[in-house]
Amino acid sequence: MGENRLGQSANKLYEALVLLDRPRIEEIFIQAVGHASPLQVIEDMMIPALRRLGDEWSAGRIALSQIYMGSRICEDLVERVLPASAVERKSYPPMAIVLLHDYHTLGKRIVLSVMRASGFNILDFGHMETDELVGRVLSSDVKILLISVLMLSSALKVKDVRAALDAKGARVRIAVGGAPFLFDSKLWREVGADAMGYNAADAVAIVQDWRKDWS
Ligand code: B12
Repeated sequence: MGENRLGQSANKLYEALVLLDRPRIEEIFIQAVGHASPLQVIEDMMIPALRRLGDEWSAGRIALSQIYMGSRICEDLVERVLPASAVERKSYPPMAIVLLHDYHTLGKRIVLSVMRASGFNILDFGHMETDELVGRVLSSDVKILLISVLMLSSALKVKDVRAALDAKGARVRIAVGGAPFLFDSKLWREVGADAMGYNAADAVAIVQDWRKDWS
């Protein structure tokens, strides 16, 4: 299925999400997965539909409850189609992913699945606040840290993570992703990250590149 077809399906999915028509949402998703890879369907159909929901909510045209219910259905679908593990394991250097400060779980969930499906043995720190995260990074000797955030207030916390790690002399590469970095292309540098990714495939490419320094 071409990007164009998935783009058209994103419009249909968006309409079904607004109506919270679960059977229709599943039908559109399953149909698309029959023609393209699950990741492609998620990136080119589901994410654009969810982002449009966010824009419509910002403009006051739909309720937050619609986003909430709609994204829960999407999470279930992602859970069904993305593998939780892969056979080959690339486990060095120690790496982890975290959802910092806010509660938008879906992006981290997708990046984690794709990293694992690509063979990386990556720790899942779940959701954490700054101090807990810094403690876990140090105690697990993490060298590569992927941080997902969806709100500007959370993105700014990356600065605190970087400062606390620097103060401890810990040399950790930080990659970030999520809405605030998509809205402002300079933000990732301002918060002290080493890289920013637009999607899960970028996360894999960034880590693949960094791993060379440890091999
Ligand atoms: C779904 C959603 C919700 C759901 C979340 C459900 C859940 N369990 O996740 C609910 C309804 C709960 C919610 C609540 C809120 N939300 Co909300 N939400 C969204 C929405 C519409 C979609 C987010 C999403 O799931 N996208 C799909 C995922 C898969 O995409 P993604 O996270 O971007 O991840 C991809 C990439 O960014 C990248 N990526 C992500 N992380 C990483 C990490 C690395 C290292 C790399 C390389 C890549 C990467 O890869 C992923 C796969 O491609 C966005 C709109 C938007 N434009 O993003 C608003 C949005 C994020 N929400 C927003 C707001 C304001 C809120 C609330 C504060 C609203 C309120 N008044 O209560 C609350 C706060 C909740 C909290 N404390 O966290 C704002 C944030 C604005 C800002 N400047 O901070 C947004 C942008 C909406 C808007 N347009 O204003 N929300």
